[in-house]
Amino acid sequence: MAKYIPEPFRIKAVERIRLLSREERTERIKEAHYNLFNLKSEDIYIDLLTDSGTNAMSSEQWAGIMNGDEAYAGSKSFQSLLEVCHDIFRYRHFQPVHQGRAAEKVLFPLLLGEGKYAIANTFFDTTRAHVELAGAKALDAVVPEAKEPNLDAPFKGNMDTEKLLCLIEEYRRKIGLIVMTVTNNSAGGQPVSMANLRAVSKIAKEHGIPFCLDAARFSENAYFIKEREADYENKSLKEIVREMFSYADMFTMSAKKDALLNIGGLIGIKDDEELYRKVATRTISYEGFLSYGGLAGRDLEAMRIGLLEALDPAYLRFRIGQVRYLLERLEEAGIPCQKPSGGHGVFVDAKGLLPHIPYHQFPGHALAVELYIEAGIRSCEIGSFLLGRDPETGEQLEAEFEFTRLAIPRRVYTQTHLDYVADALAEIKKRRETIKGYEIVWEPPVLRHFQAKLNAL
Ligand code: P70
Repeated sequence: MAKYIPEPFRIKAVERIRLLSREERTERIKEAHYNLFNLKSEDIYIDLLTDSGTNAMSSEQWAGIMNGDEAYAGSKSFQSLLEVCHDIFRYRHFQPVHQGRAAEKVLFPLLLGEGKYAIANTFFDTTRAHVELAGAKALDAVVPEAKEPNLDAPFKGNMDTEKLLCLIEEYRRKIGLIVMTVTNNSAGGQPVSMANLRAVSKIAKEHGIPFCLDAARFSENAYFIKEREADYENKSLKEIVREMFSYADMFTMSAKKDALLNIGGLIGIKDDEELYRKVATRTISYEGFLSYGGLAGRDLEAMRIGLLEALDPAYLRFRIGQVRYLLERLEEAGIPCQKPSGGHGVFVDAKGLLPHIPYHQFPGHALAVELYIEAGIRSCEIGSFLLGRDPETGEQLEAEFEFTRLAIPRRVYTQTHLDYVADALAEIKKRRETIKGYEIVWEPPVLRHFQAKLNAL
């Protein structure tokens, strides 16, 4: 087993957590209508719901917060953020927004509309929702190896270029956008290779289709390229990131992940002046003036520093090492997971662990509920519950994966926390046949998983 890499930081501030009794946990989840989003965070011992906005900021970032320039227009914090963005990504235009979905809301309707299609390696929930809210249809074209949890391949996040070409052939001029999600969240935080980015970029150019990165976990992806792809071992992470971004025309980014802060988003436009003008106009309508884009000046400072810290090799080595450690502990206990380890969490293969629960009774969700009852751990289903229904027929879709995601917040938990999580899952495995599925008793029309109410079957 790989050694746990010691935290490359010391702990300066701590936050108390407490473990409720099993009876209390059973009661709380029932009161929450078996939806983990309805739980109070004070009732959770270890919160692995998401790695989004849950990062611990550094002392540098906290110090930066005091230096935030809160001017409505022309803030110094905006200027310094732009400088760092130019240096890292090498695009002409950057627009901060309040989070990833705001970037999608501002950008996507400019490229998509009624009758249009967007193709991704795999769209994540809000990204898919914003394609659909723009009136278009979202199609996925992930490589087939992504769908086999046990298959150990280095870049299971890649786009299937043959499928992409078939889709382009089928829909021709109706395709408004190609999106590459780095890392590929729904496929298990699996990375996309540089070769794949290059190939997709070439196809996009040949067919005149704009190519956008969904770049929430850009630095984790860069680390995997350095670790797993030939010829990148000796390149710096910044060089790798620059090359990754050079293949796209634009990006949307939720800065709540790799940018290591608690709120924020970013749009990047490489060189299309007209598109940038339109982005700017929509930002002013929906997010605020260009020099703050829905954020405070202090958030821009935290983002600037976070973007730089995200490229620190010692940090990434620890970060990716932590995810790998948890995966290996789970494998040792015979818990099936998406392999190899991805960037931001371990994705337990709930279909493999609970084969008696069909997709429409949400095995990934059943395991997530069980994990809360067992040990006060909050996780999140990434499967058919999250995917939802066919927008036209209303029928429940069957996801490619039924995962229970153990997302690891950045710089927050230690080795013993991870050991505790692995032990809890090993305990659950012993009584897995007794675990039952769930049915939805109420759901909203979009992004239902955040609000739905469920019943145990
Ligand atoms: C997650 C969160 C957000 C996200 C993303 C990618 C690749 C855009 C966004 C939107 C969402 C989530 C899911 C389950 C539970 C809690 C939160 N991903 N693109 O955890 O960004 O949230 O800033 O609007 O992963 O994966 P934003």
